[in-house]
Amino acid sequence: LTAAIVGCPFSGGQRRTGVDQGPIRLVEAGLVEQLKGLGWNVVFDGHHQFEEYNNLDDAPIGIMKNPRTVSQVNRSVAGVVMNHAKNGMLPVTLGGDHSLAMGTISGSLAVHPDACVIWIDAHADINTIETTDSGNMHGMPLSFLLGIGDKIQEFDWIKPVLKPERLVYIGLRDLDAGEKRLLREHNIKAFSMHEVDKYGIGKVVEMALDYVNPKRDLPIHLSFDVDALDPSVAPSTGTPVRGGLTFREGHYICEAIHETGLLVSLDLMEVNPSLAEAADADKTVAVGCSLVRAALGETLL
Ligand code: DIR
Ligand code: MN
Ligand code: MN
Ligand code: MN
Repeated sequence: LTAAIVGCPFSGGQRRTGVDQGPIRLVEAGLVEQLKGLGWNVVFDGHHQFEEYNNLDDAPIGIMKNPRTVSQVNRSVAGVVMNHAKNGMLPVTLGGDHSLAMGTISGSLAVHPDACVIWIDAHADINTIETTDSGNMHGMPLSFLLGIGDKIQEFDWIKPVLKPERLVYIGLRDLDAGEKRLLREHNIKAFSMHEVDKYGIGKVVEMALDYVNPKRDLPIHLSFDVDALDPSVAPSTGTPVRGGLTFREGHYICEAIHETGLLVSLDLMEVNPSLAEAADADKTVAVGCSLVRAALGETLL
């Protein structure tokens, strides 16, 4: 079994600098060795630099910020993830901001067209050019992947590879009004923190899998935004929201998905080590590594 680490030091999908340091810090913390320690072969040939997209002439489209840069970086990420998946490896993409899921999911669903997506986040990241209030594209990747909203020529390369019934959320608690409407209109299944409180995380993961993967035979792309965790657990992230997943709830999700044996692609996004005291940054990096280990088979016993 081989995991391919795709380091993506990219921050153009939101406004706070430092999230580009996330993948660098996760690797410096020893993630590669940790995964080898679990028995994985690990391929990591350095972080992607995206140099050719650094100086694009990139005026807003509507209020979307850095649209051409976000598009081109993701097009390149899609190719990298697709090639790793084609070669039978498990792509582990380290963000960077969550706009990168445009690339990772395009890449993994190109190889596994019937895969489902399990999206762990405080936010729904489904804004369209019409609904976005911030213009930050990390709040928008799912609308492109679902083919929702006005078509934008600069993003023509993104195919609507994701069907609404193949997407499920866990951890939501901070949605824009337009996003709530989109979830309702497209009948998208979501387990917010309310459901986590009501049923417990074990039942929620089971219900999420029953919905999106009833026969437990479809490949799984897991996209984990570290801000799904409570800010007391993962403080160093760009848009923390109180009332999040505990340390164990976050790990349980990863462990349970590993247990299915169906994971084909993993994202760990939005670690921003510059946004807190050094000790909090270390703590967030450490929890990021430990979520990836859990998804790749680390057990408690
Ligand atoms: C908000 C926040 N819904 C937006 N989204 C964030 O900007 O579209 N996503 N923070 O991670
Ligand atoms: Mn988020
Ligand atoms: Mn987001
Ligand atoms: Mn997100």
